[in-house]
Formats: sequence, C-alpha cells, structure tokens
Amino acid sequence: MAARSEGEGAVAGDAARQGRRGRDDGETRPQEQVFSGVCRPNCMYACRMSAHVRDGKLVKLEPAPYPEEGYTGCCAKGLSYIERIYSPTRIKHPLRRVGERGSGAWQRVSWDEAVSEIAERFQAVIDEFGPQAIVFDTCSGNYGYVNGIYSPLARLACVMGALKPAVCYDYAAGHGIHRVLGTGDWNYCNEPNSVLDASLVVIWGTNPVFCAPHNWRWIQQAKEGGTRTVALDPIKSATAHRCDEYVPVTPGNDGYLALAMAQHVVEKGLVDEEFLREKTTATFLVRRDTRKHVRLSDFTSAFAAGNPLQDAFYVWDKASGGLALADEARDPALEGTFALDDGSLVDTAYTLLKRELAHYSVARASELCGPAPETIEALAEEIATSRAVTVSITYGLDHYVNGYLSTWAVAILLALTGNFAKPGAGFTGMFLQPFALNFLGQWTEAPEPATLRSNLPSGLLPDIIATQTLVGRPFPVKAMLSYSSNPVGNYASQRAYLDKVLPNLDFWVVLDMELGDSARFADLVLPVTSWYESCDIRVAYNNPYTLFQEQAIEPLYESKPEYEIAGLIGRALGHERSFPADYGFDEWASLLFTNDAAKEQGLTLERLRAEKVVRTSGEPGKPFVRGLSAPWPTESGRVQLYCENPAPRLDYGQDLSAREPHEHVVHYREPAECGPNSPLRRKYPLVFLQEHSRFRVHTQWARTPALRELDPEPLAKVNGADARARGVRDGDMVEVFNDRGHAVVRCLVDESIAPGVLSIPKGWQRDQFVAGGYQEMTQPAMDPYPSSFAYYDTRVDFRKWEG
Ligand SMILES: Nc1nc2c(c(=O)[nH]1)N[C@H]1C(S)=C(S)[C@@H](COP(=O)(O)OP(=O)(O)OC[C@H]3O[C@@H](n4cnc5c(=O)[nH]c(N)nc54)[C@H](O)[C@@H]3O)O[C@H]1N2
Ligand SMILES: Nc1nc2c(c(=O)[nH]1)N[C@H]1C(S)=C(S)[C@@H](COP(=O)(O)OP(=O)(O)OC[C@H]3O[C@@H](n4cnc5c(=O)[nH]c(N)nc54)[C@H](O)[C@@H]3O)O[C@H]1N2
Ligand code: SF4
Ligand SMILES: [Mo]
Repeated sequence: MAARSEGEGAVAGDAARQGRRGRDDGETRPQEQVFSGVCRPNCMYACRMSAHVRDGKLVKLEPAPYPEEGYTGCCAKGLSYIERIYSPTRIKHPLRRVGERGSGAWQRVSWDEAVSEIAERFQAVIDEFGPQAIVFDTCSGNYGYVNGIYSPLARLACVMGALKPAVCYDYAAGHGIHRVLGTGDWNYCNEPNSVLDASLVVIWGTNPVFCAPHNWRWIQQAKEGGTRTVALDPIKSATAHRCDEYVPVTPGNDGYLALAMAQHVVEKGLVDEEFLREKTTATFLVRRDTRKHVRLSDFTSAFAAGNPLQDAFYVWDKASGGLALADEARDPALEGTFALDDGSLVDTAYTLLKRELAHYSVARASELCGPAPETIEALAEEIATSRAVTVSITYGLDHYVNGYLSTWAVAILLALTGNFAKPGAGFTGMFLQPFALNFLGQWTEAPEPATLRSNLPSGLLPDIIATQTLVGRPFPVKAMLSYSSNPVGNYASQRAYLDKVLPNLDFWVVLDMELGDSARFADLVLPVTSWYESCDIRVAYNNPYTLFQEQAIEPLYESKPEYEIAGLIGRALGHERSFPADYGFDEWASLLFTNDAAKEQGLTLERLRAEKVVRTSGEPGKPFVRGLSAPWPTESGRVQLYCENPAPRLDYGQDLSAREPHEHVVHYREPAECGPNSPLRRKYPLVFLQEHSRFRVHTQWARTPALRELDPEPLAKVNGADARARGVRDGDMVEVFNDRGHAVVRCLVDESIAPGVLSIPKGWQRDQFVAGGYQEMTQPAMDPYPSSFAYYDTRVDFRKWEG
C-alpha cells in the first residue's frame, strides 16, 4: 500500500515555502499542484495524503510518505474521499427546516440569517433556562484541532457556560484496563510496531484487517517473522481468516473465558511469580474492614495535606514475621491472611484474586463461551509460556454492558503471566501518543471566564432530553448544536432518539458536509468545509506523528471552516473578546502550541507547516512500550491486581453504593441482554452485532459511489442453520426486529458467522434500508462505571420479508 509517487517531492518542503498554493510542476503535469494532507476520520489512524490539484480542483488523493516506511499507506476510503468533496449530496448553503422534522423540506438561508437565528434562539434558552440548557454535541467525525472535534466551537461552549457532554461510544475497554494499569480511557496500548517483538499475538475481539489496516500491517509483518497469531471472535472475520488459529466464541462472555484461563494458569503453577512480586501489587496487603491497602500514612500523621512525603505500601515480610514497606521487605509474602496489631485481618492482593479465580473453571468456560476445554487450556498455557504476548484489543469486547469486566479480566491474565513492560508484551490496537496539543487551552484560556462542563455522559442525553430530568432532578435541555457528530446515526436505540428526544428538543443546529441521519432531522443545517478545503492539524493515533493539513482547494459553495463558524456565532452572542473578528487559522492554531509538551518538542506552527509531519513521541526504530521506560501511572507505579479506588469514569451523581464493594477484585457478570440467562433469550434467540465495516468509518462514506460498487447495500449476515430454521435463503429480503425497532435488509447466508449471531455491518444511513435501520434495535443501557454504550449486548430475531 505504501507509495512513493512522483508528486511527492512537492509535498514535503516546496509547497510550504510557496504558501498554500503549492508548486506548479510544469515539466510533468502542467498546472498540477500537490499539497500535503491527512485523512482524519475516526478510523483511529491518520494516513498522510498527497492532494493533487488541477485548475483549482482536487483530482487525486494518494498516500504520502511518513518518515518511517511502515506508517505509510491508506485505504480505499482515503482515496475516494474525493467523491465526498464533489458529491451531489454535499450541503451547499445554510438550510432552514420548513416542513416537519425529517420531511426533507428546506429553505435556503444566508449565513447572516442563519447566525442571527442561532443567536436569538440560544439567547432565549439562556434567558429562560440558563446556558446549561444548551448542549454542544461533538464526537469523532473529523480529528482536526482547528476544525472538527477539537475546534474552537468548544471555546464557545466554555464561554457560554453550555454543556459539552462526554462521549460514550467506546470507553468500556479502557475503563477495565485502567483498573490494572492506571492508564485512563485511552493510554493503554503500545506503539503498533511493538508486535514485531512479540512471540504470540492474541487478537481478542477486534478486526484490524478492516478496522485498523495500518496496525494489521505490523501484525502481518510479525507473522511473517514467525510470531504466532490467534483470533477469538464469534465471526471468522477477515482477520481471523488470516491468523494461525481461529477460536470461535459466543458473544459477551470473554471475561469469564479470561478468568477461567487465569485460574488454569494458577492451577498449573504457570504464574510469573517474579513479575508478580516485583512489578505488581500482588504482595500488597488489603484490610478487610476498609478494603484499603495498608500504607505508611495509616500509621503516621506526617502525611497531612500539603506534605510532599511519598506514601508507601506495606507487605507481610516472612523474614521478620510482620509488616514491612514493599521496598524494604526481605521476603514478601505473595499469599496469606495476617492479623495486624489492632486485630484487623489483612489479605495479600494476590490471595484475594486467587480466591475469586477459584470460582471459575475451564469446563464452565467451555459451556458459556464455546471453545473445547482443551483449546482453552492450550491457549492459557501458551499465553503463560510464550516469550512475549501482545493482546490486540479494541472494541469487540467493549460494546457490552459488562465490557469493562472483560477487558479487566484480559489485563489480569496478562499480569499473571508477566506480559507487561517488556518488548512485545502488553496491549496493542489503540495507541494514543503521550504528546497532546494544547486544545484545552484553546477552549478555556479565553479572555472571558470559560468553564468546560463535560462530566455528563452523552449516552444519558436521550433520557435527559426525553424527561428533562437527571437522576430524578429537573434538568432542562432545550437546544443543541452538533458538529462532527451524527447522534441519530450512532447512538443506540434510534427510534427512541427520533420519537422521544427530538420532540423535546426545541432547536437543533447541525454542522456537516452532507445531509446524514442527524442533519436531516435538524432545524438548521450549516455547511462545513471538507478536510482539504482548509488548513488543519492532526495528532495521529496509532503512530507517533503530528501532521499539517495544507489547504488544497477553496471552500466549495458557501461552506465555512468551523473556527469561522464559531467566531460568527460567538460574536453574535456577544463574545467578541473570545472570538476576535481578525482571528483566522493561524491565530487559532497558534494557541495549540503554548503548552510545555509542545515547547519540549520544539514544536511550533511554523515548524509543522514547514515540515508537514513531525515525530512527537518516542524514537524511530524503538517501539514505545508502556511501563518499560516509566512506572505505570497507578498510585504505586505498579500493575494493580487489586483496585483500591474503583471510581466511575464520569461522576454525574449516580448512586454506586451497592456496587462499590464488588468493584475491587476482577470478576465476571453476565452481559445485559445477550447473556445465557437473559429473559429475552427465547423471544429473541440471536445476538445482534454491527461489525465496523471496511467500506465506511461509522456513517461516513455511506454514499460514496466507488465504495458502493464494492458494497452496494446493507446486509444481514447469518449462519446457514439460522437461515434454514426460518425458511430464508441467501439473497432473500428479511426483517430483523426486536421490541425496539426493525430493519429490512437483504440476507447474506455466511458460514463464517456463528449460529445464534446476526450482524449488520454498521454505518448505513436510514434511507439506505428498505424500512427501518440497524440502529433501531440496539439497546441503550450503559454500566454506570464506564458510561459506555453497549451496542452488541442486544438480541433480535429475523423473518422473511414479504414486502
Ligand atoms: N473501516 C473502519 N475502521 C474503523 C471504524 C469503522 O467504522 N470502519 N471504526 C473505528 C472505531 S471508532 C472503532 S471503536 C474501531 C472498532 O474496531 P473493532 O473493535 O476491530 O471492530 P468491531 O467490528 O466492533 O469488532 C471487532 C470484532 O469483534 C468481534 N466481537 C463482537 N463481540 C465479541 C465478543 O463478545 N467477543 C469477542 N471475542 N469478539 C467479539 C466482532 O465479531 C468483530 O469481528 O474501529 C475503528 N476503525
Ligand atoms: N450500532 C452501533 N452504533 C455505533 C457503534 C457500533 O459498534 N454499533 N460504534 C460506535 C462508535 S465505537 C463510535 S466511535 C461512534 C462514532 O460516531 P460519530 O462520531 O458520530 O461518527 P461519524 O459517523 O464518523 O461522524 C459523524 C459526522 O461527522 C461528520 N463530519 C465529518 N467531518 C466533519 C467536519 O470536519 N466537520 C463537521 N462539522 N462534521 C464532520 C460526518 O459527515 C458525520 O455525519 O459510532 C458508534 N455507533
Ligand atoms: S479511512 Fe483511515 S485507514 Fe483509510 S485512508 Fe483514512 S485514515 Fe487511512
Ligand atoms: Mo469507536
């Protein structure tokens, strides 16, 4: 996929010196100019692209080189983005709804009219209900720092005092792993090329061939070098097909499987005890009365507030037969229960973990999850004895109500087997570089008071808007502005959004390029520039670079970049000081380089504009491995076998008192709807997945002609046994349904999908279905700890559609 093109010479330095107009390559391509850019949807990558422009028109996109060859490349979506720029479905000018919501009746309005209307409507809401009754909704449509999700529209939310809810799409995986590694929502993975040092890569509920091709290339390279690959998935996915071994599993129970494997490792004496003693909290003591670790601060008042003394943890020293600080003990007990002088009992963290693991068995895992006992045992033993194991993990385990428990269990399995903080060991899949631009400063360091109100989970918004309450208290929400977000398309339980949310929302503005599922139901739609019509900056995921997007073409029609739109609305609402009229791209972008991280890197806007692609973390040729060069960001700096303080990701006043006592030690809980004892099991026998498609990123590219040729229509994939049981044949139209809604689609009978599972690959718009849509059926519940949607924790059935 990597390409070195003849146009590339113009991408690097020359175009910069000539400003955004680029260079005329008079010799080979008359009139052609080449600009450096970056594809930046939420596919969790950032392919560097060359944009070829002739006569002001973008005529070709192709991969541009990264300084490290292995990071260069792109996919068919990146190449065909050009069709989205010139699509007849592009929004050309501001639109005001004139008919019923969603009826498609629009009136063209000028920017002046649109901005005045927004200011008036927002001001009226502020006057009556306060600024918190206005929601700034954003998600992941464009990972730009000046346009897109990090744009100064967030500054507008901050100076207005509006709500900017926290996204709830894929936070369970990180939440579970955080309990072990302290790595927060996203920072738990190694650099993708670290898999070259692995002896075994377990691909656990992820499909990188489709969803992270840039990461798959490294796994493929590792495989060619002798690394073994195993995939666990209910679907024999494109990735599973390419692995050395495929282990089919039933959806939603991987947590049990991982814990049964952990128990097997313990029983077989394959635990890495040296790692447990030295790198984890296994030997730390836990008081039974308080569920807290025993620490220095328990015994001295020297830790009063403000004292910089470092607290320390106690272990039981077998050499002295009493307490000793972890760093001082000569022979710390890995296991055991002991009595303190005050009579209270303490257990080692490892003892508590072992006690929980004793409830899990390979036999039960086999019944619950599918694989034969021998397969489970062999994989457990291989993980324990292989030199370095990487687990590739993204969001297949995440999208269940118990998703965080599953990833917590996988992290515990890796900890027990010593698979952290060494080359080739740990997690891969979602590498966020440690470097961050100062987007928070861009939002909140304004000349006026600015507060970021972002502790509210966006997944609660439908309920809040429908009831105008939050945890039983009045909570008016009356207006919303969405940018880089398609909540009708991407929130679970779409019918509820359409039937209960929208009627209770007085005014909805959507900023987008195309009339997607959300824009179609808005009151006012504002056209934004495409990714190549304005300059921008992107800090990459899954590689260690920061990139500059040159403006390749003029904004089409009346579209505007978001920083301009933020300024227009901001000034109309009286925030001239925070949105100076003369602020353009450079002024906004400069604010991003004011933090210490940027200064340490020597990174400035000028440098980025000149160099286009700058390494902003790690060193070339030395894959970044978490926990290797710095301690873990846990309180003790160690890998945690016991979670002393299980805090929720977002605190919105939820009552966790009944849950808290059970959240310290990893365990399995059944998923919500798809579990073996779900009351819906008989009525809706199939678990409903919505694989992320190779041909779309979420709802983007859903109408791109080049990709529609390859993937023309929505499909419901089912196993032959499930089709035959319903008299359905390959190619028939079927209705997939549950109590929440339905979708009418063509059926693909596919033996690579497990019996009892139905998948409609996600991202289609509503009007691409014969009736309904895949998102109508997904269930909206979230666990209150991770606050993350659990789309796959859903049951459905299907029948032949007679029209
Ligand atoms: N082309 C493309 N790339 C994308 C995206 C996209 O939409 N399109 N989306 C991006 C984003 S934001 C995300 S979150 C990621 C998602 O990336 P992935 O997590 O890789 O994608 P999914 O399709 O959700 O799930 C991956 C696999 O998990 C399996 N799976 C489902 N349930 C279970 C289970 O209970 N156990 C196990 N073991 N496996 C299970 C599915 O069958 C599927 O094959 O991809 C990113 N990349
Ligand atoms: N059923 C089901 N639903 C899911 C999932 C699932 O697995 N199953 N996965 C979920 C996951 S993991 C994720 S991350 C979410 C993603 O959800 P979203 O972030 O909403 O994803 P997109 O559909 O990529 O983008 C949203 C919108 O941004 C627009 N856009 C693109 N560029 C720009 C820009 O520069 N400016 C503006 N203003 N708009 C722009 C696009 O046209 C699109 O309409 O979806 C979730 N939805
Ligand atoms: S969609 Fe993702 S993988 Fe494809 S070109 Fe764009 S950034 Fe690269
Ligand atoms: Mo996601």
